[in-house]
Amino acid sequence: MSHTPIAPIMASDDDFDTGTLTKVKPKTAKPPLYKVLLLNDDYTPMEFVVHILERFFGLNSTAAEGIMLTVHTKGLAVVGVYAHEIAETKVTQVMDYAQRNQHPLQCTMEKE
Ligand code: TYC
Repeated sequence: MSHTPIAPIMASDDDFDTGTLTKVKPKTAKPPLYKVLLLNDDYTPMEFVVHILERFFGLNSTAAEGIMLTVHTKGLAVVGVYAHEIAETKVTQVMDYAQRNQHPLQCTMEKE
């Protein structure tokens, strides 16, 4: 009978390596997006709406006229999609500018 000490057999991580790689998802949460909507009314001049779209939404005159006409005929249109704080800023800018110019133009936002 030998009394040679035997190293205890320990479970190593290797015992559980099935060779299957589990991907660690690089989770950078993307912020929710918000649509900024422009609403039609009977009084705001078309040129004023075109100017708003150029000034606050960076649209060229062709795109601005197209979207203005969409709002005019359909009642409303999405004029941009942004992160919450940016959408809020756009809405405030449009509402303030319309009010300062005494136009009843309405601009709102909603979660996409
Ligand atoms: N309906 C307006 C008119 O006939 C024009 C208009 C377009 C107003 C878009 C608001 O968001 C609007 N003068």
